[in-house]
Amino acid sequence: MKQQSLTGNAWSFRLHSHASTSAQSARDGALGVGQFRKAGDTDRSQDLAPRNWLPAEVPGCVHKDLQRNQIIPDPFVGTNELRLQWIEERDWEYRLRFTPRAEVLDEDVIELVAEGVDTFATFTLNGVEIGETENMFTGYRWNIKRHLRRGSNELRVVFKSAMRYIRENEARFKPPCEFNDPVGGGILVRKQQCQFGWDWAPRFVTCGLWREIFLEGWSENRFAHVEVVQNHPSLETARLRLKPKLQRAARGLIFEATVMLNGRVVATASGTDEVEAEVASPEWWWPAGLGGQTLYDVTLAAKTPGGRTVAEWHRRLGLRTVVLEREPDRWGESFRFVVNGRPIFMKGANWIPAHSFVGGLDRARYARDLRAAVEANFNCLRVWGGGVYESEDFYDLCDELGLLVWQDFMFSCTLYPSDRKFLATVEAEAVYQVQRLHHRTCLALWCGNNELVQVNRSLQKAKYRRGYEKLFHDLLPRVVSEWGAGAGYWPSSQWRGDWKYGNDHPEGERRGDTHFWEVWHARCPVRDYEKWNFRFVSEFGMQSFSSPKVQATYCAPHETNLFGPVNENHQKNRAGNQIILDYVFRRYRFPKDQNALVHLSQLNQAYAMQVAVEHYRRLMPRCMGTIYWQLNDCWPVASWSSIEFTGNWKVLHFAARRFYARALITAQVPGEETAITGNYRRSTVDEVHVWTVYDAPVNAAAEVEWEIYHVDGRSLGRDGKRVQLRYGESRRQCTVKLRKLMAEHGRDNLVMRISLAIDGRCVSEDTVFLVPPRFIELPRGATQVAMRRVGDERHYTLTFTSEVFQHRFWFDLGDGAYEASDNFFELYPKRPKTIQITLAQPLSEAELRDQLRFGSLVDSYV
Ligand code: BMA
Repeated sequence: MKQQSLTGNAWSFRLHSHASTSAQSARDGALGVGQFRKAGDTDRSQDLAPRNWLPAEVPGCVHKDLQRNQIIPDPFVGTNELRLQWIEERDWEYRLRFTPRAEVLDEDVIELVAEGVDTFATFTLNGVEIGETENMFTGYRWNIKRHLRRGSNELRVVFKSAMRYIRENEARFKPPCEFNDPVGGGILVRKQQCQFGWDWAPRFVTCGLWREIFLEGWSENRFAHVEVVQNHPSLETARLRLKPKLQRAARGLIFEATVMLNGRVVATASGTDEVEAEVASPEWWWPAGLGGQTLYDVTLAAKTPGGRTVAEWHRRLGLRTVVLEREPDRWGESFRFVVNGRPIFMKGANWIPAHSFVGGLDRARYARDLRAAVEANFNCLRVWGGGVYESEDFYDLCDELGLLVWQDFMFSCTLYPSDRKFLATVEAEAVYQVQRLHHRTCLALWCGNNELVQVNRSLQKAKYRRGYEKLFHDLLPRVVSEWGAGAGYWPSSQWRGDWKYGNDHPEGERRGDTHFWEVWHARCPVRDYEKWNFRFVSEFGMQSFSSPKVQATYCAPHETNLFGPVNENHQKNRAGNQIILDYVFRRYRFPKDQNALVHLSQLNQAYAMQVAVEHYRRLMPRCMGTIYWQLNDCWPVASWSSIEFTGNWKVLHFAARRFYARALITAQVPGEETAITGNYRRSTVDEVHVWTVYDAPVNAAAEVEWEIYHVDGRSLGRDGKRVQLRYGESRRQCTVKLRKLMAEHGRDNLVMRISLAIDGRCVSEDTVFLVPPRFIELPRGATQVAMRRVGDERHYTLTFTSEVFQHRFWFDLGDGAYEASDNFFELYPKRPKTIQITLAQPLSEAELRDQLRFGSLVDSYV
């Protein structure tokens, strides 16, 4: 089979062995070159839409092309979003000129393959219409041999405005209630739903060829699909079944499978129908933290009896089993993922599109955030249903890094149509995506939609329920069971397994998964996370403001006021700013300036997620997963993310690395502090439960320690305990009574350090407060910094030593990029803390010292 990218530099030709490798051309750095212009000849005065052909990049989208040609400014800067809405109302036309190579032209069948078209497009080749598209989530393939010329060819793609389509089709289905899409109607279109705006996304309803487009020529046959089934008899032997489906019915072919590891053949098998290869003593694939991520190279060839290869297929696969286990247990019904027979506590966050304009994102862009997830001890992500089915790069990285993927189908919040035409396009999309992704080692679960059951009361009505069930209880599970090679399917997130169980929290304590938004949307106290013993929590979150460095990417210095028009435009949750302030001031003192407020908002976000995750981890094995909202951003915005659009880690991401650690020490403080009439404080707190949670594969002996300090630095007592840490165990190790010390010193003056050490090395540590920190008179004190170069001028260690207790001590090294082994940590009196630094650009010791800034919570206060 021969392939030719239509978008390679200078129309260069690439010969690939299979369609799946087509993404390679993007990875090889080939920039698509084409041209675009406004389609049609409607002329409007003041219309910025170009009527002449301008250079375009494919894969990409019209917004990026307009920006590249300086027709529009950067859509993310200032309030530009508001001025760029005209783009969605226009039709756009692209053209690609190419010259097919002889090798491709000589093949019997030549197909034009478009892996992603956003969305309503008509394709014309040399003046002949060859196809139409209507679904951003489906790949298209047309046999174009008879329209193809030797020499120069011209492909034209005219995109119709999705907004016009929506207006023309409005009457088809009116959902009783719409969420998030600010104008409405987005659900009528199979298109990235958050393009229409979301409570963290701008509204940019774009269009374009967002994934690869290429020619594929073949003569005798090609693999239309190869189903990969992993059905392993034991941990001693892996059994890989390959079920090929050829494009053309063929008799007498022999299928030969080869499994290789690091270039060495470890198994071969052949057959005339399906093929089963056995790998003895396999190296199993494990989620991050539990073992390696070995990937085998698996090849399948279809050969004639004479040994001539007519079609070939290749994938990289890890050997593993993964099931969502739902068995009756003492709390109701389990909801846990079991990998290679081992129950896994899922530690992750929700993934949204990495950019508002997803077309043409490269592997490095994905690697940045996925590596950061693993560095923060994640073992999973949920690909949320309002974005896109992700790129091959995304799933390659998840396979390589050990991130299990909970994969939503792309439906979110609002009810969808269920007429025949809509179901047909969804079916095509689902078959395409399940076939494309079913073999992925990282794939743990298919989920029908995001929150449709949870937020739509109208599903009580038979008419809406029937439509809903057609999609999510019939069509999608049928496609998964037909093409999903045994993968699990869960109709919605959240969902409890049956309509009869409803949506209430008590049921979430028994079964299914839960989205818990009372903290944040309903402004309930952060400690309310601890009220419920959920089985699995797939959404919960707390917003924070963007870091000053991120604001600087979209805001001029005079526009940075958080409540001014620019920052209001970069906050998409209507009540967002007010809710952030509400939570910040429950916990902290008044900040000295706006940047300090931003910092407090990020500390508060980290605190809220820590309370939630540590509670759910302490609940293990009743609770077996936490997927917080959300990992990333699609533009620079105030949001629930832990990694900002620029890649900057918020305080939360550093906190996640601690609260997701395999060995965790965590405190639970029963009781609460309230204010009674007259704003007098009352507290029922007088003890601290100290817990360990452990999910590293090898059991360990460890030392639990606690020490009580007066905020003035005096140690008021310490103790410790030897403990055994076992996989999957969460244990209350001791209860420390504090009534006496509280009476003697005042509860506002006590802080408690808890720590966990394995082989004498501290692996987890934190501070426990008995009151909201704003009541604690935190001391200010001098910090000593010792700096040491380690090898070249890119590697340093910084050792911070303080005379006094400093809460969430932070440091910053200026504008240059760097990685730090920790930040926003605790500094206890006379306990030095050493941090490893890797700088992107070398700096001398003097330069580094010059850049270094640091402080702790108290330095944010007035
Ligand atoms: C959840 C998500 C998103 C939303 C987020 C924050 O419900 O599924 O729809 O962005 O909450 O409100």
